[in-house]
Amino acid sequence: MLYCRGLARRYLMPSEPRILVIGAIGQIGTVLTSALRAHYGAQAVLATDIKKPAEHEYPFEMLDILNVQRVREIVEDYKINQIYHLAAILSASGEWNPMKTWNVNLNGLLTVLELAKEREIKVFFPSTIAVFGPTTPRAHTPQHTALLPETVYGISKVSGELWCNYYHKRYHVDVRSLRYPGIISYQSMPGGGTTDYAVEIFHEALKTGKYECFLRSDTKLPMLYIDDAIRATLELMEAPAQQIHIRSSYNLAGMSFTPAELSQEIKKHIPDFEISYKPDFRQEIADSWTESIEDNYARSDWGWKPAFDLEKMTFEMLTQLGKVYSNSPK
Ligand code: NAD
Ligand code: AKB
Repeated sequence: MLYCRGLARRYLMPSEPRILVIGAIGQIGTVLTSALRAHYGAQAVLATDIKKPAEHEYPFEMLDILNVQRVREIVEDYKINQIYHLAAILSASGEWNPMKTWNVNLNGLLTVLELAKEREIKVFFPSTIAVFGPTTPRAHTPQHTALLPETVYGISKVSGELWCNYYHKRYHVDVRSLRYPGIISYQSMPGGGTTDYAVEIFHEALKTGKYECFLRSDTKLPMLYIDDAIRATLELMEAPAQQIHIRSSYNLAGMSFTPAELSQEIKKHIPDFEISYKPDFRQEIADSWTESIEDNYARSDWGWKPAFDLEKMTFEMLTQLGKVYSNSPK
């Protein structure tokens, strides 16, 4: 334990809010935790994960969401009143161990919702475009539509959405959720999903000038730049409760593109960049998802509007990662 419980009371004073991030060391958690700390103050945000942070993360506790007693202790000791529950096993990794994925993704959420009910904790639960399946309309997928996913990850997230809605209707838990598209970020690597290619490609473009993509060239998927994802999350969580009409999960859109279109955009900056294609088992997962999303409920309920399109996101990714690889977009 990097941070002892006695100190918790001293550092996390009873000023609002007192936030717990579960799964804070992942692709989104790394950036979201920093954003929450910038917004609410470092001591107001407790980061937790089963992985240790690479850099000194403070305050931080090791926490496995499956250890119900430990989750309860942390919530009580730190007097937590908001939980961002990010811990999950994603679509590709999930297929290697379906029962573990169900356990972490669904039972982990139920632990959070039970505590939220008992202690009036506000909850953020990230859902995903993986809730859609082959019977969902592929283009301009509406908010209310068929949800028959074919991955265990998707099944666990649809179930999670339904449980969130249930806890809100039955127990008035203030739980809020977004169906994130594939998230594109430069700060941290993705954690075992089907949309991971859209991050890996930037690293390889700058490091080696070429990339072998595990999806077909024409596989169009919804994506979102990390800055938009973080802003959407904070805006949703700060919106007045009476504006939140959807308690399962909001559709959220940023951009949609294929690997071929992304590679063309990268070539504008790195003309010699080469892409090749070797589809693997993730192709079938991607083919079962939709290609573009209607997010009119998020726009009208709490004012959502994305800021990044393919062109702007590509420039930003190459600029940021260019600093890491001592290169920059031409
Ligand atoms: P990630 O895999 O990068 O991070 C998940 C984190 O959860 C990891 O740090 C992992 O160590 C932790 N974790 C795993 N099992 C745990 C357990 N038993 N107890 C505690 N922590 C555990 O995932 P991410 O991309 O950061 O995703 C965060 C959330 O957002 C997930 O719920 C995911 O379903 C959702 N989401 C992500 C994307 C995306 O493109 N990244 C898209 C849609 C939804
Ligand atoms: C995945 O590909 O599994 C995630 C997601 C879209 O939920 N990035």
